[in-house]
Amino acid sequence: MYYTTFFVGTAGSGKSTLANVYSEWLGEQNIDVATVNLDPGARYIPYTPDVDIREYVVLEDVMDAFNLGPNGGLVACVDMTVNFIEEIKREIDDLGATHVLVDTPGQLELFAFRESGPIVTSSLGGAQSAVCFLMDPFLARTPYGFVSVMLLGASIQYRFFLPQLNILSKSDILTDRELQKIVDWVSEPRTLMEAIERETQGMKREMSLSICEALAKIHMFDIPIPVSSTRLEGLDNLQAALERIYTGGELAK
Ligand SMILES: Nc1nc2c(ncn2[C@@H]2O[C@H](COP(=O)(O)OP(=O)(O)OP(=O)(O)O)[C@@H](O)[C@H]2O)c(=O)[nH]1
Ligand SMILES: [Mg+2]
Repeated sequence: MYYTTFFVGTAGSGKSTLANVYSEWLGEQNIDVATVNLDPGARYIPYTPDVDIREYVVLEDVMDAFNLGPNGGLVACVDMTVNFIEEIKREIDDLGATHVLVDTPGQLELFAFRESGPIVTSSLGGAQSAVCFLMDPFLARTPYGFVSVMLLGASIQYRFFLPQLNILSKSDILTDRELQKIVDWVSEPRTLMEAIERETQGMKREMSLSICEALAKIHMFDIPIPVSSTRLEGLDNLQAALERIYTGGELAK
């Protein structure tokens, strides 16, 4: 019996680094943790995954076999993952870990918006699963960017319908003031709407405000967990939030 955590986010948002750092963090507490790489196109991964999709599907081979470019090749690889899902699951089962961390493909849309994504999450989900949605700090620091990233988060929630944590990745890049502003926006969405009214105009403003209202209505404004993999900050909060989901059996919103 194990708990599965899926790290999901836009390209370069810090998924692999966090999977690495968090698995070490859990390991130091004598928690039996296993890592799974589901990115068939990954060139470099900052850890040695216990289970690796690249053992089953090799991007270059798929590109050659089907005369595909890198993007078409990746799409085919991600779809092909489903063919090996039972073997991958057996490998995970055999490891006997209590916590399984799953690093997902660099291109978020390949994992989230192909049919294979939800099949993979339901197949590899253990006793309880959670999605960690990594928010890019560069996007999240402006009101308009923050609304965009929350909309993407809502879209991920809508695709997977799993308990989801919003992670403010690479929080070391943000100043204390920027971090506080984001916390204020989610705690009191009215302040976000006021910021949008100040900083955007016309159609963009109208659309941002309507999206904000919709996000508030579906309870997307949870305070994101700031995490810095480079400074090892926020990992304790991440662990506590995940344990609440695992032991409390928190349902998808
Ligand atoms: N400052 C800072 N940089 C980070 C942090 N985490 C990751 N990075 C850097 O961000 C870049 C991307 O990190 P990855 O972990 O490869 O991101 P990813 O989401 O796995 O990337 P893809 O799989 O290619 O989409 C690397 O240069 C990391 O060193 C962090 O907490 N702080
Ligand atoms: Mg990665």
